[in-house]
Amino acid sequence: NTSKSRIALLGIPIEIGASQAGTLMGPAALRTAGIGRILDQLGFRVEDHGDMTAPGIAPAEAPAPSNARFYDEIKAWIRALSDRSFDLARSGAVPIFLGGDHSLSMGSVNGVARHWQQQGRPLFVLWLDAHADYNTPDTTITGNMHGMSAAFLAGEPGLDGLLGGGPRASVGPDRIELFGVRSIDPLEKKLVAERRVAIADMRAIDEFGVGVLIRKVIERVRAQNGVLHVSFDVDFLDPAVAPGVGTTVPGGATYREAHLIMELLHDSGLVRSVDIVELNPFLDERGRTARVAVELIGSLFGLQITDRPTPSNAVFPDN
Ligand code: B3U
Ligand code: MN
Ligand code: MN
Repeated sequence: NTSKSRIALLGIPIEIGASQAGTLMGPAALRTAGIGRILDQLGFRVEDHGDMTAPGIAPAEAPAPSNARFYDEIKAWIRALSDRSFDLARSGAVPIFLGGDHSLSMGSVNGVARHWQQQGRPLFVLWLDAHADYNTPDTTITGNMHGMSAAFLAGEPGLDGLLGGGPRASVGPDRIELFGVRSIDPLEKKLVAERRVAIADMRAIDEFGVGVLIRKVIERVRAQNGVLHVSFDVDFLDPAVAPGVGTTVPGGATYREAHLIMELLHDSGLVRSVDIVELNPFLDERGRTARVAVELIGSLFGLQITDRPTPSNAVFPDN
């Protein structure tokens, strides 16, 4: 029964993976917009673990790759976060990681992936994002590491030293679902195609609709007895709905598409962890983007327009 499930909030105020400053204010804005309150009202036991503090940079073990800005700093964040993430997942809570820029997912997803590997359940990652985040130091144009996190999780070369000798559970390119893509760099595009990463770009969304495409993702996870991590980059949304992002790209998901996705994901019962990343309160308009993000988390955790009976196919976290 969901009413007994625990949700753990953890803020990761990191902004050096992005080109623009401001995402370090993301966790505070999400709390102000009521992320704890909405989950509490849905009957969850909400634990707020506060914000992580910037870890000190360890002495460099190896020269940082060129074309990866703030590599050593981000490395320190990733390692610390991966450990926190693993512990939270193992505690039986559903962790929600409050970003922070998207580089944090290298740590959050690695941590939960290690936990689910121990449980013998494959972890799939739904990457809701205008971008593919599938650059490596070899393909990147900007050098920004928030554009490399999916590639890192897929085990692409060039970022191998990030976790050092730390325990590594790669999700692999066959367990990542890129969803909402409408901005991709030339070499990145080539790499995604070569690796046959599953990708629902905006063309596919326009043609088939999010309902069909998300059900396909859910079926794939269920067929392998997997669990799902949702990595939600708020630039997935159309800039008209979510202006508070550094890298807005026109033609994004509408308010209604996004809610439907979250509702379908909730009904699947497969979601065990979530990132909310790239929210930049410095660029937001009167808290609109933070509020929308929180409403969407409400839908992801069971908020419904009408109190329909729970669908018979719903599976709840059984921790
Ligand atoms: N692909 C570009 C742009 C980008 C990726 N992620 C965001 N922007 N947020 C890059 O910098 O790698
Ligand atoms: Mn992203
Ligand atoms: Mn993005």
